[in-house]
Amino acid sequence: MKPTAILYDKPECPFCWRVRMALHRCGVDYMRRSHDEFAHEWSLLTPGNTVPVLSMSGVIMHDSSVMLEYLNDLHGGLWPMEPDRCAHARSDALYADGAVGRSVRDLVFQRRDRIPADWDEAVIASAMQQWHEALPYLEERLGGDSFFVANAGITDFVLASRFGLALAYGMPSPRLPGLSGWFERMVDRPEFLQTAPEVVIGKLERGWMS
Ligand SMILES: N[C@@H](CCC(=O)N[C@@H](CS)C(=O)NCC(=O)O)C(=O)O
Repeated sequence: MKPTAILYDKPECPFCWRVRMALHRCGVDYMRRSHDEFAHEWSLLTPGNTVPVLSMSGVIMHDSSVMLEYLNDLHGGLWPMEPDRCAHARSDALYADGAVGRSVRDLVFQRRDRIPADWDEAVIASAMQQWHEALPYLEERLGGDSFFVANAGITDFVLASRFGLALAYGMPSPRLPGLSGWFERMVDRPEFLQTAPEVVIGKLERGWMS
């Protein structure tokens, strides 16, 4: 049977990865197309030339947040049902993507895209400092819960896409018991494991603390 959706993506893009987690979680049968290999086709679908792009049931989407909302509208369960809890979960996702995302992006851009001799150690040190400064708020927001959204949802996918890449590129471990436990639970989930970029799987196989 033909897959019901096509995702144009890049393996290590955090926006693409969170959409893959949500597609997997919602049981959507989708086909991945690398934005390099299908450059022409992809470029016709995205006004901003970004990934991910999702084509599903005749709807073309070119922003990951729209895709996540669409999947929640179709399948449910990715945001809490109660408006107050949903508002909190949305706020936490925005914070995670902004504050945590910036620090991880700065680290990854140094360590992935440059040879070690060209790494700017001041940028890396600042990224690590921002990481440690951003996390206590999320530790508090998680409280004693297992996930940010019951049974894991959009907030969890957004933060996990940042955490996975952070730890794969050598960001220090969070040193916070709630978030460390949360990440261990996320790593065990099929939607994480089966959609993770190779660099994350490699790090997992070597052990997070290696
Ligand atoms: N707001 C967009 C952001 C997507 C985005 O910035 N994607 C990056 C990759 S992580 C991108 O496509 N950059 C241009 C490029 O790689 O050529 C979304 O959530 O989908």
